[in-house]
Parts: sequence; structure tokens; C-alpha cells
Amino acid sequence: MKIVDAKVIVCCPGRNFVTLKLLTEDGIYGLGDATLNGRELAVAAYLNEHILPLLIGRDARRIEDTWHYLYKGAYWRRGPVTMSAIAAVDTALWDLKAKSLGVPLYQLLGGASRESVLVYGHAAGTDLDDTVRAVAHYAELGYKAIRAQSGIPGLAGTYGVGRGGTHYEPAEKGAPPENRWSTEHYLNFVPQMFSRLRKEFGPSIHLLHDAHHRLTPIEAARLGKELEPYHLFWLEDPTPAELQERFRTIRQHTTTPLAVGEVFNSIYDCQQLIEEQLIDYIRTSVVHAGGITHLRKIASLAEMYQVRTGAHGATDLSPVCMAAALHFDISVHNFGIQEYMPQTEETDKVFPHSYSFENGLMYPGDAPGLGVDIDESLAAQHPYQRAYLPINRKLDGTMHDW
Ligand code: GCO
Ligand code: MG
Repeated sequence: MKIVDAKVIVCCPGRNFVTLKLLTEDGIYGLGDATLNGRELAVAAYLNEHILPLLIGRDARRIEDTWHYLYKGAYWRRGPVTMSAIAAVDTALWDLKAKSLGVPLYQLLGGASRESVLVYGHAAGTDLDDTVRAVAHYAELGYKAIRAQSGIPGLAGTYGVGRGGTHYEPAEKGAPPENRWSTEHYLNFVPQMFSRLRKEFGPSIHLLHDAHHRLTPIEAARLGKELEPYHLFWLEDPTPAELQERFRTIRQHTTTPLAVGEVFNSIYDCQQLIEEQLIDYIRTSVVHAGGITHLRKIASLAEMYQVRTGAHGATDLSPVCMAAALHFDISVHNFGIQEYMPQTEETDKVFPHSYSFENGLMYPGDAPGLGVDIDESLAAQHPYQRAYLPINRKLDGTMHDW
């Protein structure tokens, strides 16, 4: 099963996506997502200039060997650009292998460990009343787990607050949008928000919150402690995680479960967090953490320490990644939850897929491989448009995490 052709498809059906398509001599093709939000063309160039020439003529069945060939062979290891490029190749090879055997991918990953995949959606409002309405809307749509974000009194525009409806897209065309930040305003507001949400929606709905790396460990400890009465499913990215031992401080002070890892790209980024049980959920994704091959290794390490998976699944992860995530989620023993944000109609048309959502749960479907395709002529009608994620400044203008 030799690879005879490989191409990178960059398109913007509402937002930018980078997709790798590998074709074999048998006429079967596989797809992999390579989208790195705001830095898309770097991965496209890495693939085009440095990886594709190495793939032609290789045996598509040798997934593990190809992973190490690209990882060890590059000498320069890790990093989001390299790991997203390797992820795309790895995902496309798993897709190809499952298609060639005529089975949905999860059958090759050990088969289904559960009947469905629990997902959480994003409810966001400009103020507290608006956020209550947004959570109610998601509950009506059947979601059993809802992430709640809200505009903060005294701050104009906060990251994580959508633009209405169920569509949420942080990247913007043109220069990066600038938000203003005050930790004091934020810490005073968030416990009030969850107190209100529990009163309105009762104890059984799962509520989540993303702090988006904006706190110090001791601030995060305070927030986690104050949120304890509201029993969050998780508090996400309370503090930047470059220094993994920072989480010891948070952990000593609070029983609020912690989720971290959407920006990680290798097992080494979360090794200490997992081995010291400093987190409860690991959020690494197929596209940014080296593909299905590497993500399974992270999940296996996590399983030993009772850490569950909770993969990143925002709209900048394409339907190709979503499909791969669902095959991973349904098969891996220590699955926790999957993030899910519906894509725009144009995106769903460019990427027809067999996965489905029903009543707060998702299913990968039984089509061979990933069960997702790309309509290349439609993709060509949506050319790349440069876009950036926002930046965040404190009230005095200092750059801050966002
Ligand atoms: C999430 C994330 C996203 C990311 C975005 C970056 O939890 O879904 O924090 O909002 O910021 O996907 O590309
Ligand atoms: Mg997040």
C-alpha cells in the first residue's frame, strides 16, 4: 500500500483549515487535520516543504514507524508546528488503514469501550442574564455538560464570550483584537455566576469553566476554593502550565477538578501533571499532540494515574480532527468528556461526515476509516484569509495571558 500522492489543502469556509490528503497506489485516500489557529501556513509549509517529499513511495501501513521517522528523523523535536504536521500524517494513515480494512477506525483502536461520547458545549453571554439564557438554550438542545463563560462587569469584551447563537469563533480577520483584563473583576464575578447557574439549573447538569491561563497559582487556588459549593465538572487552564509544578499550589487548596492541556503537543508537557495527579483531565488533542498514535500514549500514561481525557474540540479543530477525536474517545478506557462546538454550515459542506450529535452525546458512525471527507472543489471556493486570535492586556496596558 504505497503512498503515491500527497497534498495540503488550505481553505476558509468561515474559518481557516489545513487538511492533508494522502493517496495510495490502491486508489484509497486518507485525511488528516493540520490546523494551527492563527499560524496555519507555517504547518502547511512544514508539510509541503519538508514532509511530503519523504512520504511518496512509503508503505502507508507502517503507522508507528512513520511517526518515529518524522519525529526522531527531524532531530528538532516537539513544538506545535512540527507536532501538528506529524499529527496530520498520522491521522491520514489511520484513516487509510481503517478504510483499506473496511472498518470504522475505533475498531482498530481496541473497539468501543462505551456506547456514546459525552460532549460539552459552550454557553456564553455578554452579562450574567445573557449567560443564563445561553445555558438554558444549550440545555434545551440536549447538552448534559455545558461550559459557561460570561462578560465580566467593568470589562469591555472578554475572551471566551461568543458572538451569539451556538457558533463561537475567537479568531478574527485583520489585526488581533485586543481585550482588557482585570483579575480582581474576574475573581469577584465568577463565583457569583456559578451560584446563580446552580440556582437556575439545579445540581445534575455538568457545568464547566475555562480560566484560559489568566491566573497565578494562588489566584487559581482561591477561585477553585470559592467554586467548590457549585461542583464544577472542571476548571480549565487555571494558570499557564509551562511550569507543571505550579499546579501543586492549586491542588493543595481545592477539590475543584482541573483540566489542562489544549496547548500541549507532547507527553512530556504533561508528564509531571499526570504522574503527580495534579490534574483530573488531560485536554491534548489529535491535531496538536502528534496524532492518534501519540495521543493514545498520553491516554495510557493518564490511565495509570486515574486522569481522564477531555480533548480540545473548538472550531479551529476541523471536522477531520473531530472525527478522529470521536474514534479515540469511544475506544479509550479512561475517556472523560469531549469538547464539541458545531461548525458553520459552509464548513460542514466542505467536510461531509458520518459522526452525529444527539441529546448531548456523539457517535463516530460506522463508515470505514474516520468517516469524514473533503469536497475539494467546494474547498477551493473558500480561499485562505489571514486571521488572528485576540490578545489580552491588563487595564494599565501590560500584555497578559488570554
Ligand atoms: C477551548 C479553548 C479555545 C481556544 C482556541 C484556540 O477551551 O475551547 O480555550 O477557545 O482558545 O481553540 O485556538
Ligand atoms: Mg480552553
